[in-house]
Amino acid sequence: VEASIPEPLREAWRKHSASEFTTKDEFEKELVRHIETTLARSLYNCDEHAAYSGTALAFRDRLIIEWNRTQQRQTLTDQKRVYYLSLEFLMGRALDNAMLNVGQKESARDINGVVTNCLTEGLKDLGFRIEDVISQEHDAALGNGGLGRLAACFLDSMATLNYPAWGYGLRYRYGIFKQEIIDGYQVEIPDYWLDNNPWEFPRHEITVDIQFYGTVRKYQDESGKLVHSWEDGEIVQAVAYDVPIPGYGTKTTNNLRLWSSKASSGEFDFQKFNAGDYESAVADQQRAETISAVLYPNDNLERGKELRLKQQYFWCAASLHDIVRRFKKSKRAWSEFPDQVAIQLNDTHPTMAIVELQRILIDIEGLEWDEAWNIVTKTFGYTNHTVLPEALEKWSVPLFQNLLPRHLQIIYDINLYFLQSVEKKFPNDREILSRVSIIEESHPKMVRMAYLAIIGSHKVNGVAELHSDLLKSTLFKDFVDIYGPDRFMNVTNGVTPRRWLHQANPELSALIAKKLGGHEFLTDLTLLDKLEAFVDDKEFRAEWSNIKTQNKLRLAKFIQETTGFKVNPTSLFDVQVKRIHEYKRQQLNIFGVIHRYLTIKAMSAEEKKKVVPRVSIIGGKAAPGYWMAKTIIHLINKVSSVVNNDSDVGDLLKVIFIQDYNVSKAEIICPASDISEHISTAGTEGSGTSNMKFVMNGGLIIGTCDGANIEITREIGESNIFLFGNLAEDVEELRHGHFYGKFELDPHLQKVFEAIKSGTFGDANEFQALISSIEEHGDYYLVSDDFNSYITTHEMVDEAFKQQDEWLAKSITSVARMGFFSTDRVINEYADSIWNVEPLVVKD
Ligand code: 475
Repeated sequence: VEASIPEPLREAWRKHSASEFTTKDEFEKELVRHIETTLARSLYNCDEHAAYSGTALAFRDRLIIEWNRTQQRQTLTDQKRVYYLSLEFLMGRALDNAMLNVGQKESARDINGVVTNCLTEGLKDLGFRIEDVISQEHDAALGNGGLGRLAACFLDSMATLNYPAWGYGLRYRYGIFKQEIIDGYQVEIPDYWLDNNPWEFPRHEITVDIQFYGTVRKYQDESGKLVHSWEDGEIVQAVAYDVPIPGYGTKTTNNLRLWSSKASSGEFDFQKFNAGDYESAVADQQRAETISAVLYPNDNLERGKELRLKQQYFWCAASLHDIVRRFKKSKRAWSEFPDQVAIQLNDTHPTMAIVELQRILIDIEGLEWDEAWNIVTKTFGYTNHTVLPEALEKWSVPLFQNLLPRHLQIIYDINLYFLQSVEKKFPNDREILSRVSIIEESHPKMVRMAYLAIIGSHKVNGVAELHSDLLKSTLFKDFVDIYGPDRFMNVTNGVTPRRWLHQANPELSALIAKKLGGHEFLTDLTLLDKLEAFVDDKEFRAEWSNIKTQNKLRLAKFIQETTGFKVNPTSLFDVQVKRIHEYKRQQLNIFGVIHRYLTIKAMSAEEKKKVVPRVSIIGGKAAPGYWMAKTIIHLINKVSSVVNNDSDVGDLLKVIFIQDYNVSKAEIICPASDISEHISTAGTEGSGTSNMKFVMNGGLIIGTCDGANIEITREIGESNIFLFGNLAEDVEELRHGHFYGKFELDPHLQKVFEAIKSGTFGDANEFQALISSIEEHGDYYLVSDDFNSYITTHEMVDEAFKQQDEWLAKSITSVARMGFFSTDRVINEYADSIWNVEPLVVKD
């Protein structure tokens, strides 16, 4: 292809294509040009937001050139690509990340964050501070929590490691809602985020027609072959929007393709319109656009809504069409499809892709069932993120039948062949057939998506060791018996050190770089182990400690600006930020805070002198329909207003609820914690990833033996983490005991409940459900069982914090041992053991 373009032509393009800014003048010129022409603003009406837009535009011009080259390169080499299908990509802000990854934002800042490079200086010349400009950007919040953020970290690592990889998702018009707290209650505000988004490129020429509803007509063609023809119904158009994903310090800029729904411009609507039936024509259009309108705001919960299934199929079908089109251009035989394409399913949300590929191969391309199914299973891998029963996707058969009639037939066939093979293997076991059937024989019948995903994939993985073990021994046990253990594996999660260390904590990153002689650790995180040699270095410790203090000051300032509460930065900052969920046990946290409050209230002045002052910081969103989670938020806010205004307590305890917790707030919060809480009931958290972010930033953690806490402990050492509570292996028996009346409320927790019931935190009725779920309804999450262990472990935290030297040693040692938790390691594991793809490295 390249050779066909004459040299002079190539030379002309090369000469004029944009390159990195080398002087601030170059940058300023571009910035002013974009502000004056693209944005139609001037010196007189250029506010910080316009400065942000101008900077982003100037910058994306550079990004897009590498993006183009990467795509060309990947097309030319035509090697295997990986496609990451995720209904959520929780990206956060792009500008800062893009500047860092492309190396235009020097990391060599001083302690005040002052940078000396062309972007900073250029903006300063025009009257702006780079930090203020960066913070104008609206977070891209196309995700709920862990699952969506993991997908974003994966994109960063895949590009950084030069894998030919695409993300596929939905372009929601509304991301996760914004949270406001009014009178202590969560209020949801729509997150309309798309106006003037400089990071997406609409590809109006790339559209796919997606069919819904209709009927299946069966007939024999001329050759006598049975044909299934899916006819009628309605067509919705998928339009591609591309988001460039720059790798850190590489030439690879990968693509995230997001699909937006649009009414197909078929004659049908047009006829209605011409016939004067405007309303119905408009209604059709709106119905089509509704598909990609809004992200479902549930984390770890599936509710079986038709629109959700529509979203899933719309996105899977558009992505598959795109992937197949790309494959067909290579003119290879279908049997080579799995050598060219690996598709990873981020949870069961994209499971329809399995069925859709099978449909394309048998109904459209005319392959035989077995040949097609062999291709399908070699292509897909499935990642499970949770064992919570309420999060497992099931779709009602009647709903399926109506929306996707042909797909339901294919699912029934997949199930038939599968059950036949099971029967062959276990001829005398009737029970197993109904246990593993894709169709649950309930009323109505349900399609079990996780089973379909297992059957249609060659590898299934969990996200931390305990989680993967639990999958094998409980949820998917029968499938291990059927397929053998090799289909099931573990890939422990990680986070990208670029965003979660370098970008969020530039001072710490700079200090580490100074000690290790460069920033190589950002692409080989195991190099952090060299830090351990400096644990006893006095000067180094002082610098380390000073950085934590600066980060705490920054958070304290943020807290004062957003809540009005003043917190003392020498206090112990105790943080729990994540989605609010009973299994994550923010209720345990706030009950612990109340216990602390009551303890301080009962102290003499002498006793108070020994107390380690503490700031309890809690943040997170509750799903709008999750009433218990909302009650927890309400209690936290009531406790906050009582405790923070109690002069008996003063600085000894402050309680802060951070409103609207999101990625960009996490970047301020993670570097500022002394201790963070990862306290889920053992066996319930898949992995957790913020635990990794906090430790990477020099915070210690208090946690249960759950998810990746276990591997973090193994890496950093038991003496560097505060573990408490019952073990996963004992949970079932404890729950069983509760059910049969074996339950004694922890006496300290009882005191806490008495305080709540007596109205200390306002109307006690408001919190009754929270209390009775423990006292009367079996304490499913073992709050009472773990309470004593929790509060005594917090006392140990206080004591440890008094020994600042030892605390610092723990902090430094932990960071030094966190090399394992980079998503670079994670992606390499997926690439080697699931995808079988190689990086595509380019030399300069
Ligand atoms: C786990 N979201 C974390 C993280 O692996 C884990 C489910 C259904 C519908 C909508 N959203 C979901 C999740 O299940 C989810 O976020 N899971 C999380 O995935 C990454 O670290 O333990 O809870």
